[in-house]
Amino acid sequence: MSHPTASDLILHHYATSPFSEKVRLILGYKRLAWRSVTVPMVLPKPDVVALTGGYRRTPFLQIGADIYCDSALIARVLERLAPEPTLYPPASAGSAELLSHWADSALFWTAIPYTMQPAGLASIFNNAPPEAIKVFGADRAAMSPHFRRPTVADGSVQLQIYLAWLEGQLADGRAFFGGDEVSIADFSVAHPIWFIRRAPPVAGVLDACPRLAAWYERVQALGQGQPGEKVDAAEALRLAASAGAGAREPSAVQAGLGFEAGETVSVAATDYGSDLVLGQLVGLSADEVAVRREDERAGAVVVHFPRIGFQIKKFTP
Ligand SMILES: N[C@@H](CCC(=O)N[C@@H](CS)C(=O)NCC(=O)O)C(=O)O
Repeated sequence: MSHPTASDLILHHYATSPFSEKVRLILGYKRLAWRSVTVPMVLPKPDVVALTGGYRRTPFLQIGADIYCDSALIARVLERLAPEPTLYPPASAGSAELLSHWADSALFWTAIPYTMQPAGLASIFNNAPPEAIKVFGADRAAMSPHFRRPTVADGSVQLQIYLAWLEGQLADGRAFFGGDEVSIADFSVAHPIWFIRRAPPVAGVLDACPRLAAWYERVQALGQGQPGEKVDAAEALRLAASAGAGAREPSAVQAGLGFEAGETVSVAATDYGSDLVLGQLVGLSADEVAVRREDERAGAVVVHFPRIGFQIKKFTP
């Protein structure tokens, strides 16, 4: 079993995706070389689901025939591959994870609708035709049908409150959210701020936060790595097929967690984009679940998810 090197990393993402920006910044921070597959922004995504088994969210990381979904898991995988510089310094353990989780959920889901208000849309879509914007809106509405999205009035106020919290956290002059050391929290706060900044007509909301602005520049400076070398999706599928599932690292189904190795399970995100991924359970721990599945084009792949934010169920057809 050969160990992967950083050049085996393939990030499936698109340029304007905030969670992809989070991972791109982490790759830069860790000085990792990577390859880049651009995925569609909306369904259908046949080459995506050939690898993931149904998970449609962006980004995901491919290492041979192992597919890692969700930026929280991707960050941990990159940390395993390249422990230095760390994303999880002991001094801010716990608080950095908490802030990261809040930023990836509450801050993200406030910043995105705020930025996509009518005044911000043209910048975000780079003046794309109205039809493309409609298709995007319908795709996202179907992905999260039960969300009650904040109105512009509510969202603006909520965002200002959140930004004031962040500014307050930096008031003691700390360089990063966890203190003097960079942590996962910095990358999770950075991506919603990056998105707001992409829409100058609405980005003035950040003007009230000079410490946040200075912190943002520091994080950008850390995270500027080499852009990924482009690979097309067909080549990524071929690489998966030739790697063979499980070539990367052995995983085990731990006892006492409610499931048996080899049983068919479904895994789905609990918040939005909850498409089921079906497969044989090959890995289960308090951190991660992994299922093995077969695809006509990608061959046997192992798809990994974090435990937080995902539901595992025994599958009975
Ligand atoms: N918790 C996930 C959230 C990922 C997410 O919401 N990504 C957005 C794009 S930034 C998405 O999937 N949008 C729909 C899509 O790309 O199909 C993560 O951390 O990776």
